[in-house]
Parts: sequence; structure tokens; C-alpha cells
Amino acid sequence: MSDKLKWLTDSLNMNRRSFLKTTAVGAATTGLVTAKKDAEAFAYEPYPRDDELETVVTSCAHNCGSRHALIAHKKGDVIVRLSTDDGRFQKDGHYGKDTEEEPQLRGCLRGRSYRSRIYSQERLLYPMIRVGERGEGKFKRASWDEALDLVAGKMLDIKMKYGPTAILDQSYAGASWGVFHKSDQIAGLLGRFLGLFGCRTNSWSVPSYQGTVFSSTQTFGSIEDGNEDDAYSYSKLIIMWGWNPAYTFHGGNTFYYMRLAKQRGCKFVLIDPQYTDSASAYDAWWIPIRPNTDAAMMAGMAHHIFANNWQDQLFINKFVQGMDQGTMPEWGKGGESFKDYIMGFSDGIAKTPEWAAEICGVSAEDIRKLAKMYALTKPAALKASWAPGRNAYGEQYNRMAAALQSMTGNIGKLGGCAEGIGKGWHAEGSALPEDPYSNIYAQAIKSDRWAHCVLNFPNLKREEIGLWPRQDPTDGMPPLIKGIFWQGSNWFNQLTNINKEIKAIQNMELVVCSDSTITPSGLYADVLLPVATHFERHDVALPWYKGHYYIHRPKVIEPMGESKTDWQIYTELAYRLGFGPVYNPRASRDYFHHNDDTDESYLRYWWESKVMAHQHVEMSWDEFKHLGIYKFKLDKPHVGFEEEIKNGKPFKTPSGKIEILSTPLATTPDFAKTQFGYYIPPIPKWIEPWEWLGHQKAVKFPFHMITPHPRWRTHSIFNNIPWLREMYEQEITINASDAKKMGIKTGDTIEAWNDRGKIVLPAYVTERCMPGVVVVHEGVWLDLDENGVDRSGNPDFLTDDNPSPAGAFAYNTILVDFKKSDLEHRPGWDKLATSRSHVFRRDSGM
Ligand SMILES: Nc1nc2c(c(=O)[nH]1)N[C@H]1C(S)=C(S)[C@@H](COP(=O)(O)OP(=O)(O)OC[C@H]3O[C@@H](n4cnc5c(=O)[nH]c(N)nc54)[C@H](O)[C@@H]3O)O[C@H]1N2
Ligand SMILES: Nc1nc2c(c(=O)[nH]1)N[C@H]1C(S)=C(S)[C@@H](COP(=O)(O)OP(=O)(O)OC[C@H]3O[C@@H](n4cnc5c(=O)[nH]c(N)nc54)[C@H](O)[C@@H]3O)O[C@H]1N2
Ligand code: SF4
Ligand SMILES: [Mo]
Repeated sequence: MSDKLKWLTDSLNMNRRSFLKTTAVGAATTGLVTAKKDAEAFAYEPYPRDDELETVVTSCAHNCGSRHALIAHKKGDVIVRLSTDDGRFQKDGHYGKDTEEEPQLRGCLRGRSYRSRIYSQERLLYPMIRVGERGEGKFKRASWDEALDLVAGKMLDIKMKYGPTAILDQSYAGASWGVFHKSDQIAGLLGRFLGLFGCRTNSWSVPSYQGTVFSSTQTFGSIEDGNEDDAYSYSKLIIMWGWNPAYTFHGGNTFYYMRLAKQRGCKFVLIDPQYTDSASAYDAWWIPIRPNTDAAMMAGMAHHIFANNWQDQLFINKFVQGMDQGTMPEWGKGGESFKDYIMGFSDGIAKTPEWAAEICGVSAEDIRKLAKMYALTKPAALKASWAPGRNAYGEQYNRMAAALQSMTGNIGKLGGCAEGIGKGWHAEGSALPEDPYSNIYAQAIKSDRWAHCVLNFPNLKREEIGLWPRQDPTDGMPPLIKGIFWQGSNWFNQLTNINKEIKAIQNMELVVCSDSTITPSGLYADVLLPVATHFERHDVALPWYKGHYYIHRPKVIEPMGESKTDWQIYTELAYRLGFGPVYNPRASRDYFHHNDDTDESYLRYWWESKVMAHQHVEMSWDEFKHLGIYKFKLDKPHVGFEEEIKNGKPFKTPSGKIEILSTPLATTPDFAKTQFGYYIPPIPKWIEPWEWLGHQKAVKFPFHMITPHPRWRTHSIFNNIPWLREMYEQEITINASDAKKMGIKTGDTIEAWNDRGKIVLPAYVTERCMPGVVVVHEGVWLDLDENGVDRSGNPDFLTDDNPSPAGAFAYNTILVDFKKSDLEHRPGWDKLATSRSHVFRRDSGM
């Protein structure tokens, strides 16, 4: 043994011996024994076993792509542990039950971390009123009376001074996917409240998929174009077009059914600028594509299919309008059909695979190979996800995808796919009062044009802001906006071009944020109202577009701090403003303090009058509450438009057919007078985006940034959860050869910028992202330094608020430049608590 080692062993032994001696003596002489016992009782209370805890079935929440079961294990009023479905919590369930027909609804890493969200440091527990400058983040605690009086008083003032458009509704889907405490703009609680108050400008375009809403409505006459997840297990080819279901779920068990498809011999393809975990899980053929050029690649595929006569002509003749001259309507005979455009008969440019390759960067050979695979493999699912439509002219991609799905006859068939939106089984989605008061508004504008509208008022053309004319008696006069309400939304952090928002918000006279967390939006508010989470109120969870089940959400614990439900807050405000009984017809005046019985009566009524009456459910409300989960057993997999194709039910379009040539678009005389504002061609076409790698601007900003959704957050929710931060970090993904040229390694701090802003974040260098493209996930909490540089790495400082004509947010249409930087990256508001992953990443050696 070396001297050094011997010394170490001796000293360790000696230390241990002398330590034991000292403690024994100490204990005997100083009475440490009792002190020690107390300390043990405090710090080392044995972790309670499940049989010592109360078990409550509930669900996870928020706008995440799914809806899974969470099982709370609580002691007294504290949730000690969360687990998830294990097969027991449904009728005829038992531990371990997990079948193809009724798979478990097991939560993901975010849901299972939910306990640390409920009890997080950033939890908003009391009403707060701003005392510093707007955005400075200085607030004082206030009583509910003080806060609500202030809000009600200002509302009256604003309405009197500026009229019925002066308050902007920026509620969004953050809280929804329950039947009762809804936050969306169509059926939500804030919309109902502001509408009844008589002062509301609505935000009409949705960030997620406005291009697809437009496409599915024009093409199929419905956004219910989706299959239920199990239908995927019957596909022979699945093309994941801008779709990464391993991260961004679109259904709770999609991945499981896709794995079944794989086991049954299905082939997988991924069209995406990055090689995703979904691609690696299914060993997919990865086709990297230049961002925003998808419509061109699809046109190239359509050309190859027509050129070889591989289209399903019988299907086209029977079900489609405007695919070719033979399917043109009477009124459009001789006009341009889709085939005319693709083959170049109408404009002299054939959209050949070679033509497409120039634009999208995919070789003509690969385009041909994929076109052949898709046309000749039956059934094949081209799942056109939303991200490639979250772009300039994104609606053209969405409509082009529908054209490919139609020409190959893959619509309405098991194993095929018409998605699109992907809304599957129809749920009974609302327990709110059924009356005409849910969605009243004076005017509506494109959601991400609010700042533009505020900053340029009144010198605005209606088309700049997508003014919705149907509800607009003012004939194009833009709304004067002086107040903003956020409910279930962190939109200040999540909409495009945050620097423009920072300017516009200074013009507001009232900004109210209702949330359960102190958020970046909250920092720009005047009043913060604390909202009880879904663990602290009664509701029933809905699946997110796919899934055929309901999950009961009882009040698991009492509301924390002084928090109240959104229903309680708006009801109380409505009483103060004089329309309480109309707003919440089942409530009495003391609903703010006693809401349990009223909420129960709404929910019971919904179950009995809708679920039991319309959906042939025999289980009583009380039994459902006892079990926790109700699953429907469908007699066959649900396939979008099966009725239309199998049984000849007309599509809900003007012609009753799939409209590749859209009747409403072809017959619109003046687009400036529509909500869209700008011309939209009646058949899908490739239109050059205002920023992309083939654009002049790429000389100054040579990289295309895409901004997908993170696995470790639901948008901005869970950004502050230390457990999740240990696994992932907000970073910029850079292709290895680009990084090498610039001398950048994983872990280096990077600044990325364009004309709209600058962000700082660490690099992740990999070959899984194509050259010329960088990836930054949306949703991190903004954190500005004194020069207006965002240290968190929020890509919405770089996005443009110029929306697509159909209203699609151009979140993935961003050119940037970047370099190594000495600026500070701050991974979380509390750096130590919220980020450790970079410690591991830095040494990965790339
Ligand atoms: N974990 C998690 N899941 C979520 C959410 C979340 O925040 N977190 N949010 C939910 C919500 S609200 C929504 S709207 C959906 C969003 O669902 P999607 O729109 O499907 O998801 P994204 O993550 O934005 O992007 C999916 C893929 O598209 C690729 N992509 C980006 N731009 C382009 C392009 O121009 N062309 C092509 N071909 N591919 C491109 C990205 O690299 C990414 O791999 O996800 C839902 N699911
Ligand atoms: N760059 C870029 N930006 C994007 C996107 C992108 O792809 N790229 N995607 C966009 C998309 S698709 C979406 S959907 C948006 C999402 O944008 P947001 O909807 O603003 O995002 P969330 O983080 O889900 O914010 C929801 C907020 O609601 C709060 N909340 C949750 N439950 C309740 C409740 O019961 N009551 C109240 N009052 N509040 C509650 C949460 O605490 C959270 O702060 O982000 C968009 N932003
Ligand atoms: S965050 Fe979404 S996917 Fe994850 S457990 Fe919750 S509901 Fe499921
Ligand atoms: Mo979304």
C-alpha cells in the first residue's frame, strides 16, 4: 500500500473511531438524545406507504396533445406522491389490465412531475397589484376585494371611454380540455364574461393549426378529419410529415398503436429538417427538407403520380371536385384544375420532381421514390402534422397534403389518413350553460396582430389585422384596444415578435392575468388573480382531439393560498358589474365562497343530459365518480370520413365533395373584405414564403430557425420544474458541419439574432439536424437583460407577427444568424433550482 493510501485509510478509521467516541460522550452529557429524537421525527419520518395514504383518481391537464390519468396519493390535504393508470380505475378493470382495445392512459414525464408544479415557488397564491413600471415585476399583495374592485372599476371606465371593442380577449387553451373550467375563445369562461359585459375584441386565429383549420374546412367542410389512434395500427406505410409524436403527442396512445403497425410490417418515413426520436424509434427513412418548402415537394410528388397514372381515378371521379378537368364543376369548366397546375398546363411550369428539388433540397430521385411508395402502398397514412403549416402560406402545405391524400384514395379508409386537424371521436365537450351568451364579441382580429393593431391605430387597413367582417358593423374601422385579459394563456410569452408586444402593451390601461403560476405574461400585467389548479376544483377531463374516454377530476386538495377557480372569479366580477345571475345561472351570490354544490350540479347535469342521453352511456354519474375513468368501447376503429366514402354521405362542402378546388375561394370577389385579407388561390399551390433559405434575405441571415414544441414542457408550463430541467435544457440545435466551420461545440454559449430580436442559449451540436437549419424549442420563460437581449432563449423574440393570409402563425418562418457569445444565458429565473442539465451536456465532446 502506498504511503498516501495508508495515511488515508488510517485517518478515515481514526476519524470514525473518534467520531463515535465524541458522539457517545456528547449524548450522555448534554442531553442530545432527546434533541436527536426530535430531529429524526422532523427530517426522517418514514416515507408513507400507499396503504397509509388516500388514493384519488384524477387526470393531467393543459394543452399538451393528450389527456392521461394521474393518481394522487395524499395525506391529509397534501399530495405526497403521484402515480398513473395501472388498469384498475375503469369498469371491469384490474391491476395490469392493458389491452389493444383498452390501453392504459399512462402519463408522461411532465404529468408525473405535476406535484412539483402544484407546490412550486412560482405558484401564485394571493391577488397582487402592480406597484412598479409595467414589466418590471414589482407587485404588492392585495385582498380579493381590493383587486376585484380595481378590475371592475377600470373595466367600466374603459368601456365608457373607448367603447365595445376596447378589451382584448386573449384567453387560450392552457386550462381547457375539461368540460367545465374552460379557457378557450370559443366556449371559454372569459369570452362569456367579456361578451356579456359588452366589451370584447376576439382573437380569431389559433396558433396551433390555423392553416389546417382553413384547409380542412375548405377541403372537407369539417375539422373532424381525424382517426382514432388505433386506426394507425392498420397502416402499411406511415409518412410522418413534420410530425414527432414521441415529443409532441397528438393523442394519448398514438405511439403504442404505431408500434403495433411496425410489428405488423408497416414502413415509416419522416419528412423533417431534423431526425427525430420518432424516426429513430421506428427506423424511419429520414428525408431532410428545407423548412417551409413542403408544398413544393408535395407538388413534385403529385406530378410523378399523375405522370405515371398512379392516381386513384375512380375515387377522384366519385368524390373530388377540381382534381382534373373531368372533375371541374359546371361553373368552373375550362378554369384551372389541380392537375392543370401540377402538369404546367395552366402556367407553363410543370411541377416536376426536378422543379421541386431545386426548391426543397430533396433530390428528384427521392421525391419520385416516395411518390411511388405512397401511391402504390395501400392503405397508407400521410399524417400531415401542423408545424409545416405554422409557416408563411402554411395553408398551401395543408391543402396540398389533402390533395395527395385524395388523389391516392386514402381518405375514409382504415389504415389511410385525412389528417389535417386530426379531430377524431366526437366528445360531449361542454358542461357550461347552454345559451346564446358564450361567444359574443364586437370585432375579431387575427390573434398575433394585436400589437400591430395597437401600435398603428387608427391608420390601419382591415386586411392588415384580419378584421372579421361578419361581426363588424363599423365597415372596416379597426378596434381601439385599451385592455387585455389573459386566462389560461401565457400569450405575451407565446405569440410572435415579443419586442413588438413589449412596445404595444405600454398603451394599455388595464392588463389582467389570471393564472396559477407567476408567468412572464403576469409580469406585464397590472393585476394578478390566483387560480386554483385542476387538483383544487371539480371537473371532468376530455381527451385532446383523440381518445374515447372521460376522466373524473374531483377536488383532490383544497385550493392553495387564497386561489379561486376562474368560474368563481368571473362570477364575482359579473355580480359586481350587474350580470351575475345571467353569467352563472346556477350560482347564488355567495358562489365566490361556496362553489362545490353548484359545480357538482353543472357536472351531474352534463353527464345525465348529454353523456347518458346522447352517447348511450348507462353508468350513473355517481358510479363514474367512484371509478374515475369511463372508456367507450368502439365496435370498430374510428376513421375520419368513413361515412362519406363508404355510405355516400355528402361532405359538408358546397358541392358535397372533397373540394380540391374550393367553391368559396373561387367565388370570393374581394379578399380584402374577408377575414383573410389577402388573395388565396382556390387550388393548392406553392407560394414562396417571405423568409426561407432560397430568399434574398438569407444572405444577411443564413440560417433557417424552426421552433417545435418541447418534450419537457407543455409550451411554457413546466418550465420551472427542477426534475424536468435536470433532463433537458433550452438549447439551440446546430448541424455538426455548420458548427465545425464556426468553431462551435456543444455547451458553448450562442447568441442568435435577426432584425426583430436577440436570444442567448447554449449550443447542442449534432448530425440529426440538416445543415443551414437550427432548432430552438418554444415555451421558455422570457428573461431580458438591460439591453433587451433575451437570456432564456425564447424564439418568439425572433418570430414575425406577419400572419399567413389564412391566419396561420408563421412560427417556423424565421431567418437568423448566430455566433459564439460572451453574453449571459440564464436557464431559469432561479438558475440553481431550474437548470442542471448543461453540466452533463457540456462534456459530451461533440
Ligand atoms: N410535449 C408537448 N407536446 C405537445 C405540445 C407541447 O407543448 N409539448 N403542444 C401541443 C400543441 S398545442 C400543439 S399545437 C401540437 C403541435 O404539434 P406539431 O405541430 O406536430 O409539433 P411541433 O413540435 O411544432 O413540430 C413537429 C415537427 O415538425 C418539424 N418541422 C418544423 N418546421 C417544419 C417544416 O417547415 N417542414 C417540415 N417538414 N417539418 C417541420 C419539427 O422539426 C418537428 O419535428 O403539439 C401538442 N403536443
Ligand atoms: N415560436 C413558437 N411559439 C409558439 C409555438 C411554436 O410552435 N413556435 N406554438 C404556439 C402554440 S401551437 C400554442 S398552442 C401556444 C400556447 O400558448 P399558451 O396557451 O400561452 O401557452 P401555455 O404555456 O400552455 O400557457 C397557458 C397558461 O395557462 C395557465 N393555466 C393553466 N390552467 C389554468 C386555469 O385553469 N386557469 C387559468 N386562468 N390559467 C391556467 C398556465 O399556468 C399557463 O401559464 O404557443 C404558441 N407559441
Ligand atoms: S402532460 Fe399531457 S402527455 Fe403528459 S401526462 Fe399530462 S396529459 Fe399526458
Ligand atoms: Mo398549439
